Amino acid sequence: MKKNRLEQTWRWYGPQDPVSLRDVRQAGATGIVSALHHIPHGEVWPLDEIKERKSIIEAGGLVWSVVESVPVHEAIKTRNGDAAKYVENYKQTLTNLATCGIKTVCYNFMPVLDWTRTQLDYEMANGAKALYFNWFDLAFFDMFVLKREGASADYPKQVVEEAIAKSHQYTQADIDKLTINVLMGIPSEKATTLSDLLVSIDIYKTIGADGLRANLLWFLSEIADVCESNGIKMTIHPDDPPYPILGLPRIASRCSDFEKIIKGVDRSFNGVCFCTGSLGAGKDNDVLEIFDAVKDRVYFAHLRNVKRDVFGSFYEADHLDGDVDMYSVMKALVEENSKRDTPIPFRPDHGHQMLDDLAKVTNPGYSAIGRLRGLAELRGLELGISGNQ
Ligand code: DNO
Repeated sequence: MKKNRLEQTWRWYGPQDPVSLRDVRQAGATGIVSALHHIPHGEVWPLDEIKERKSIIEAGGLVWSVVESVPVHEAIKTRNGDAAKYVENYKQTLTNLATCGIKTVCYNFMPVLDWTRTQLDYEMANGAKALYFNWFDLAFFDMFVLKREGASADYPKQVVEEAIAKSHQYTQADIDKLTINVLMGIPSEKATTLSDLLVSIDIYKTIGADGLRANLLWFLSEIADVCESNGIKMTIHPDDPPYPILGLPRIASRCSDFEKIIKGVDRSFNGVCFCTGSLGAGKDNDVLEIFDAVKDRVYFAHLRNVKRDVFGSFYEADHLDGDVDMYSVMKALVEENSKRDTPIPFRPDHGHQMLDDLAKVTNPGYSAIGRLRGLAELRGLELGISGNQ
């Protein structure tokens, strides 16, 4: 790698991933972002399983650079009676990872659901497929599928009207598909059900955004010593989308949120995963302003683009297209990276399902060719900005 280049990484779900490590190498990434997704949330990741994953990655000629994610158990997010036990487990997992030399960890503090989309095969004009978040569909889901009490009060009038219109049009098959899409996130050991979601929504109603933030800061202060003594950098992933949805509170959506998180536990392990797609979906977010506010603590970046409409619905655009000014983002990242001793890892976050991948079963957002295109474009952009030194 040239001096001061960002580290090019690629999310790999493990041996079950239809994209192989060979594919990753052919795409030109050098680092792997992976997690032990089969381990139930909250359980300790055993040392031998971490070692096994690491050696598989290394046998493929790659390096396990970042863990994404060590999921934070709901008991911690809600700080219920089991929270302390799960924090102990979390600390043990971090220690085990550090023992294996893996020290950058991504996590999120979104209640119940990880990222949320309403459609996973939104067709682009060129026939490629993208992930899509549509407020009309989300409101329809909220009001007519989840039937959350008071849901309609959370949406503008026109969105409610569109949701009602959809309730007259949608077939059961449409509803089933939408439900699967909203509830799905990354492959994990356990799917969320509608009834889990309703129970959680009730719990979070009493916690609220301030309570959730307090729980996050408590969690961070609990793990601080273990992180520092092991050289672990924690990187919080922004809320995706960066709005409260389904009545659930959000605390990692805006610039002021990240400032509160950083100041709340002001120690260098407490960092940010700078995800341009998640942040860029917020109509009031200035992605560059956020970067500027937190750049010292950016230890990992997800580079992705989005195209919003007037309602705030958005689809995932090509990496260099859309509402995020990727040129300026890359420029800022290159500059920050030039001050670092170790390069900042980034990955092309999501990609369109395109070309041969259209005929394959792929993990939504994580097919090979769209990400290969994204990585190639981003790498070229970086080279163009930093020059060939
Ligand atoms: C989506 C990802 C997220 C991310 C988690 C981090 O594609 O960016 O699922 O991994 O939110 O905990």
